[in-house]
Amino acid sequence: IPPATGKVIVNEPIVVKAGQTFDGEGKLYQAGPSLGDGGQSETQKPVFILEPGAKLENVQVAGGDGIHARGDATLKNVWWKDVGEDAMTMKGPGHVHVIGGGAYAATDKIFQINAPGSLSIDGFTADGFGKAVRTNGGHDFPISIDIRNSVFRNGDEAVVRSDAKDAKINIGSDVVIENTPHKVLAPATADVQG
Ligand code: DGU
Ligand code: CA
Ligand code: CA
Ligand code: CA
Repeated sequence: IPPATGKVIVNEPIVVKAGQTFDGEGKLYQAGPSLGDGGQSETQKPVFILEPGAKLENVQVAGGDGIHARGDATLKNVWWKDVGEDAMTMKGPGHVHVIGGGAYAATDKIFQINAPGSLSIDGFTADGFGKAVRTNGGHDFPISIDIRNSVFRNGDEAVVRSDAKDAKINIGSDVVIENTPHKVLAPATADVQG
């Protein structure tokens, strides 16, 4: 993780409007106590809310409920220094692209998918997690997950876990997985490649 160029304590979620780009220029955005304590409470607020079509670039994030994407979103060079309840949640249908960046010290999930669409991850590093990608437990919806050119280390459970019957999950041959029991946990009906 690159050294942060500064630190901002976030006391109210930062909303990136539809179609806009927020460039954090390498600063750390740390959840303040009004967002949550960064533990496993499900009632915490996110540090960033991305409206549909928003882009987030060159930020470091710590604590709270991470980042909420309400639709299509691009997260480029986003680093979660210490994942809070989770790192990024897809809250509304859309296509989310994670390019570069990484996530550290997640107690449970990194990417939580609660709505249909797709998640692509390219050039990412994860170290310390339960599930790096989790579609909402007990829910079935169309979802496509594509991971390439990335490294996953020290996971307690799986890189991807899904209960969606028709999930499409592709893990490229250039993805390195170390010290993690499962690559993919998904129903037998899911289309799993790699
Ligand atoms: O069991 O509580 O973990 O968005 C279901 C979970 C789920 C969400 C999810 C999240 O509904 O809370 O963080
Ligand atoms: Ca959760
Ligand atoms: Ca943590
Ligand atoms: Ca959450």
